[in-house]
Amino acid sequence: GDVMPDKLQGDARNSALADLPGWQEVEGRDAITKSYRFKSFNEAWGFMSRVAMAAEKMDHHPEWFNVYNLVEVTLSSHDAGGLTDRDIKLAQKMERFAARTT
Ligand code: HBI
Repeated sequence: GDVMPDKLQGDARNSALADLPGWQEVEGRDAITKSYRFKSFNEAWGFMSRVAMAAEKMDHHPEWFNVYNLVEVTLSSHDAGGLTDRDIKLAQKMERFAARTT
């Protein structure tokens, strides 16, 4: 199987998080989370569609909840048991998609 990714710790973890606006660490879990609010369900769903395609391409998927224009996202690497750079990469893609919602 593929190499087990290393969990992000220390300075690498802190600087990765510092560059992700609005993302928080999850209480009691090695994961990060963010809530996105869009102008409409349509925009929220468009965001989720783009993320879904990127996630499939990366073989790294979010845990998320959607109601109307709200999308709550949690990222962690299940096979590594915590935060890895795959989560950071996916969060960075989400930031780009959310910024270009039109
Ligand atoms: N997504 N977030 C996340 N974490 C995983 O461990 C993971 C995944 N998507 C697909 C996936 N693992 C599979 O490739 C492995 O379970 C085989």
